[in-house]
Amino acid sequence: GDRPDDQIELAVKTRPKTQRPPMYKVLMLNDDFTPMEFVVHVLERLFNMTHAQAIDIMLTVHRKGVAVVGVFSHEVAETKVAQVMELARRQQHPLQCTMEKE
Ligand code: NFA
Repeated sequence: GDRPDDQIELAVKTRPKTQRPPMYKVLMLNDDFTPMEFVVHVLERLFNMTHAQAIDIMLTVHRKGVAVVGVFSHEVAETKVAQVMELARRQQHPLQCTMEKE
């Protein structure tokens, strides 16, 4: 129509959608064998957490079975998962880490 608000509504409806890349949650899974201190170390080293944050997230994984440890672009998430799995493999811990689209 020709009312001022109609012009705004038209502009909002027709504005181009700004594309953002999909983001991926990196999830850590609990198990019965990986030492708590190793998980804390991984979270500090690879996810730039403070010691207190790392303990907090490790305990969440331990109690709930899984927790999000970070949200990243696809490439960075894949790298983080690979780095966690490699550190765990080297120490022969069964720690598992996966990613999923937000
Ligand atoms: N549940 C493990 C233990 O009791 C600790 C752990 C926490 C493992 C988080 C994996 C992830 N030693």
